[in-house]
Amino acid sequence: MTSTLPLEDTSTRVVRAACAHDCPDACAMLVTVENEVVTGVRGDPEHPFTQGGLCAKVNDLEKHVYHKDRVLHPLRRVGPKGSGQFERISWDEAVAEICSRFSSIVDEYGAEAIMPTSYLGNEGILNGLNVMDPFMHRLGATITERTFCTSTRGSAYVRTMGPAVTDPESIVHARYIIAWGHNMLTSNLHLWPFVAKARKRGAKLVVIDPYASRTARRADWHIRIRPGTDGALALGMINVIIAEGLVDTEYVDNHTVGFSELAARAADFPPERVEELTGIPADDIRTLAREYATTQPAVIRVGTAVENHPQGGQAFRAIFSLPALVGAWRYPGGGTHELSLFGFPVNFDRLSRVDLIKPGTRVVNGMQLGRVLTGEVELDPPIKALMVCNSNPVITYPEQNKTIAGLKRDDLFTVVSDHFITDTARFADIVLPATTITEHFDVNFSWGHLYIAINNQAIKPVGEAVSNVELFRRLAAGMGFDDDPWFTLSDEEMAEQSLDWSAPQLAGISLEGLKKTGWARLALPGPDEAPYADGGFPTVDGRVALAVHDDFDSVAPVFRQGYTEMQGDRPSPSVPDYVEQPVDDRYPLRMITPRGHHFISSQYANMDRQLRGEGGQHVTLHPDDAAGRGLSAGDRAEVFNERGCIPVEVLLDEGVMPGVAVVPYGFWTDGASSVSALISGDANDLGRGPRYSAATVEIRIASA
Ligand SMILES: Nc1nc2c(c(=O)[nH]1)N[C@H]1C(S)=C(S)[C@@H](COP(=O)(O)OP(=O)(O)OC[C@H]3O[C@@H](n4cnc5c(=O)[nH]c(N)nc54)[C@H](O)[C@@H]3O)O[C@H]1N2
Ligand SMILES: Nc1nc2c(c(=O)[nH]1)N[C@H]1C(S)=C(S)[C@@H](COP(=O)(O)OP(=O)(O)OC[C@H]3O[C@@H](n4cnc5c(=O)[nH]c(N)nc54)[C@H](O)[C@@H]3O)O[C@H]1N2
Ligand code: SF4
Ligand SMILES: [Mo]
Repeated sequence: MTSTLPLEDTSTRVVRAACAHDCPDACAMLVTVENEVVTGVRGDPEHPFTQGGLCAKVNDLEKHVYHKDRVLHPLRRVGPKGSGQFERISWDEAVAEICSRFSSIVDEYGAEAIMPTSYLGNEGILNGLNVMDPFMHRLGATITERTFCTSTRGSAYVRTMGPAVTDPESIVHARYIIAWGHNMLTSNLHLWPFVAKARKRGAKLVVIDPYASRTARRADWHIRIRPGTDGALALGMINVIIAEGLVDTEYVDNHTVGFSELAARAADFPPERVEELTGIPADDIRTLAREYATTQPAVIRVGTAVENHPQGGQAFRAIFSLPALVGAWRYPGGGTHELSLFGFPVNFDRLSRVDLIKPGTRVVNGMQLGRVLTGEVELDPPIKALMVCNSNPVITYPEQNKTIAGLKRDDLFTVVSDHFITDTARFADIVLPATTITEHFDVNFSWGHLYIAINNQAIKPVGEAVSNVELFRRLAAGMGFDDDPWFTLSDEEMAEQSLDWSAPQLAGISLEGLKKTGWARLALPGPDEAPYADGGFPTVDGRVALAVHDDFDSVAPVFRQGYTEMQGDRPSPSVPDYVEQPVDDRYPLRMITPRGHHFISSQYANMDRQLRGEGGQHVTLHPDDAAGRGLSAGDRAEVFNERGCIPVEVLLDEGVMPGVAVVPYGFWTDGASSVSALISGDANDLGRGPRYSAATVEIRIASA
């Protein structure tokens, strides 16, 4: 299935593009170009998932492209670190300076003194996750693990079901939909019409969230949960399902392993105990379990927030056990529709050029960037150069105060490639201008649907911006790495190598064809099918693993990100467990950090319209928690813990679970601290994921 929309070709043209944000919707986009200027963007009306609309972030992308603050040429720092004072330099000067600094650091300290960090500012297959890897591996730089998002969820998912793929569009058939820690209307907007269709046919939408998110406000039932206790809720549901005889025994017998062990664990989680742990009334837990088990097809759609806790991995393992217990996989629409990216035959190892990794190269975790740069994590050799691309560590990594202290080091050479002088780029020695999606070519997968898309280049780069791929071609030439053909591949040659075009999912799809049609559907089971109705999961034995007896060191290659096994996870119990976490009396509020409706992580938080849409940095509290602290709506206050203190405006909402502080992330610091200053860089229990929603805090009226 592909688009047939006719395109004009005059001085006004429409270019088939694809949004490369780290967003499950991966929209197919039509970019209007008039006299070589982007004048508008819209969603492709023929794309079955995009359905003609984009979103509150991207609707006026042209303003982002031509924003007055865009970095248009390479810059060299002239003031103190962080002062934001730069001078213009040429690309030749920038490349020469970077290569000479890198070379002298390699000579003096060894290549591991250079550290790359990148994430998903751009998710394109060419310009995204792996774009720095070949250059850095060839150099021999320290390897930076990128477990910021979905490493935990993905590891739990794969250990339970293998890389199973269903079509998220099949949710139209569901009769019971649980959005579990997932604010669909903000972060997966294009799934909403499918949910709306299911609801029109009588489906019930239940949202499990500590506060009344946009989606919770539109749900049939909002269940408020104490953050980080989802594992207990899932085990409580399993307890009820077993106790009330609602298990699909035939499905469990034929298509799962480990039921009796899971049942023994769940016996420790009767609803009354789970009420104490989660704050959800025991009768609601019973009702939820009964309705979920008996209203088939039932689907659970999770978000990432559940992983952002010390036991995020266990929680996801317990949640992912549920569909098999009630036989939800039997029906089109039933089960869970996550991580469709497993359906895309991307050659991640090739893109990353894992073959270039020098054996024994050390690996550090990106979440601990601040600890590494400040020497709290002692490294020999220490990090002497940092290169950042597709990422904004000051805002999106934990322990902001340490990150900033590290970036201030005069003996650290920092290079940042970005569109803007972000809070991270402010500390750079060299800033490099990056193209936006309108200015380069790419191919996109999706983690929320089954359409591959092409991003045709719509306009020439603005100013002297270059794509990430071109940036590393230039640096590779500067370092003399271009004896390896990878570093001179054209974008399209790289695209040919980046996917396994002969894979059955891509039958009938070619790069040439995609350039014309914009997008195409993978040849995988469709929305009216139930691919696991008779089991056959892509696990070792074809069964859902309710219990696992090997260790947890290996996860799907995409989460290994090409270079390393996930070693060092804490030993995982064979069946998921939940252990209550102590809360520090000095900081009794549990802080969650949902994302902005008008931002994508930290992007667009510098745009007027989007910022107006979010307001400034705020905290939303239950009125009782505010009253107990003498706080009123509109007060200027400070949210703090042992790690930091951030200025906020107080908002009140009865829909927030008492004891919870809702502090959205993404806002730029404006010279103060922001939410990541309060968050620990410790890893959680699986896939070495983050703890973004696990900080506890206190709040007081602002001193000045
Ligand atoms: N407190 C808190 N922090 C979180 C989370 C949370 O829930 N709470 N969630 C985490 C999650 S889920 C994620 S995925 C991460 C995201 O973390 P990041 O990937 O770091 O976040 P972004 O803000 O999307 O992008 C970073 C930068 O990439 C730049 N960029 C975009 N396109 C390009 C390009 O083509 N080339 C170059 N060179 N630069 C480009 C953008 O301008 C932006 O400054 O944040 C994590 N941080
Ligand atoms: N508009 C917009 N869309 C985005 C992004 C963005 O920044 N802005 N980011 C993109 C990225 S990188 C990602 S990973 C996805 C993530 O999008 P989602 O998966 O939806 O994740 P979050 O917004 O982190 O959290 C979803 C909901 O979980 C709730 N929550 C927080 N802690 C807990 C908890 O302990 N238990 C439960 N049950 N709920 C909890 C939050 O209050 C929030 O409403 O969105 C993508 N889409
Ligand atoms: S950010 Fe997401 S919803 Fe918005 S245009 Fe991009 S892919 Fe679509
Ligand atoms: Mo994410």
